[in-house]
Amino acid sequence: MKIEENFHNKSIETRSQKGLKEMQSARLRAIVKHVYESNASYRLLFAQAGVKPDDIRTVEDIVKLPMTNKDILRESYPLGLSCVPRRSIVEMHMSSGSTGTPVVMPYTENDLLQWAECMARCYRMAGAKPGDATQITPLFGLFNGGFGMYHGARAAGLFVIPAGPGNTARQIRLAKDLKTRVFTGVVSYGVRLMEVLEEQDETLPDLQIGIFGAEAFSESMKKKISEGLNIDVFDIYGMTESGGVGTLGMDCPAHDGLHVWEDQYIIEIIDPKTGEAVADGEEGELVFTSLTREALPMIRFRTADLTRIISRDTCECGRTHLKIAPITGRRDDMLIVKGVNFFPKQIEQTLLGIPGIGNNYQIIVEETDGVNDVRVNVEAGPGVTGYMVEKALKEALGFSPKGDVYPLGGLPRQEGKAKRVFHEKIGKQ
Ligand code: DLL
Repeated sequence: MKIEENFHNKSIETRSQKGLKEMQSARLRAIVKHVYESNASYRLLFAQAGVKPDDIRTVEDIVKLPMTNKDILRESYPLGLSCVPRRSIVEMHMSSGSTGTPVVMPYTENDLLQWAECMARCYRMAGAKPGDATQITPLFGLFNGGFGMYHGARAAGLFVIPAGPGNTARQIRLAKDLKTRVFTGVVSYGVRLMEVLEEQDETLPDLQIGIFGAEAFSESMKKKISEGLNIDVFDIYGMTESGGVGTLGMDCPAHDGLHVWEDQYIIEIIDPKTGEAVADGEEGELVFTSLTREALPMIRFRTADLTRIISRDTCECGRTHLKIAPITGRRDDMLIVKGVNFFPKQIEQTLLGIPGIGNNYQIIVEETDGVNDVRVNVEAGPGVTGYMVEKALKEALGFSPKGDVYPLGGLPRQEGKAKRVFHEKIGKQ
């Protein structure tokens, strides 16, 4: 890998692990004091855990702090957990979630700068240079994707094309006319772009960098998009609760793990059942503490996302910030069928290994009297049969889901994050 000067904040991005730990300890002390002094709900959580701000001296003390989760945020809807006066809030984003009550994330002016800093590091790490035409296709709205990529692109000095989602023919026209070099979106929109270009027998010769995220992203899909669009593909991570896209990091040109911005966040990987830390290399649930956010810093937030720590060594790209594996899926996305546990991403990985298969699929979990069975609907070109799909899935998963093949373009598509898993109840007659 060629090491280029692709840093936004080189002194921080290459600071020694020892230096980062010192920053984390100092920032942890400050953030704990901030949330404790400014929010009664946080004070109550600390009291229940029997901990006071003075008990927190170094990063190692983090285990004394209470954990938080989505429920706490939902219960305090809209701004009950906010740690700043209302007049300092300048923007908000929101995730609707599947259960109804949304989570609102407020930002102060400094929080927007913090978000932009994290996102700008991601853009530069991907190789984007000031002046590069950058087409931003996630939704500009309550979803954090569009605005986060916008704030970061401005901080990195890029030429912003705020296209938003949809109308792929127009996106292609824009990309051609404005010589888009960097394309950003949710994973399924990268796929869509590739498909429409193929249909139109078009290419985008200026496009070199694709930054995609927000959805589980199998290695096969990364490879397919990278080859289909002839670009370098990056996997970007973040969530409403951490302050949005890019805050938790992205992979670098070495593509062997996602760098987490450790001066901004402390991460822990825990066993979801016991809540105890697991060893580096072992998979568990990612828990983060925001060290620098003002309006609503999260203390030990349980993300439900599963991953593992890959390395704490200095990367060949020069960055020192630890690397995690691409997200396996959410804890609650795990499917258990016929005694086999698996994640939708494994199905994607397997399907894409079948020659002639399309990019769009659905996983239907059929529950009959409490027993689950699974059916996979997938788009494919001529020559691919249901039997081929069933055989590949059986080899990969150890049991045989039913495979139904649809013509290319035959399954519905959604704007935004793709819904892949559908639950159907088949009751007793
Ligand atoms: O999805 C932020 C984002 C926008 C990331 C655009 C990347 C690109 P939320 O809507 O709050 O925020 O959803 C966060 O999406 O907890 C993960 O389960 C999942 N997720 C986000 N990025 C990735 C990724 C945005 N790179 C939730 N790989 C998270 C796998 C991801 N899952």
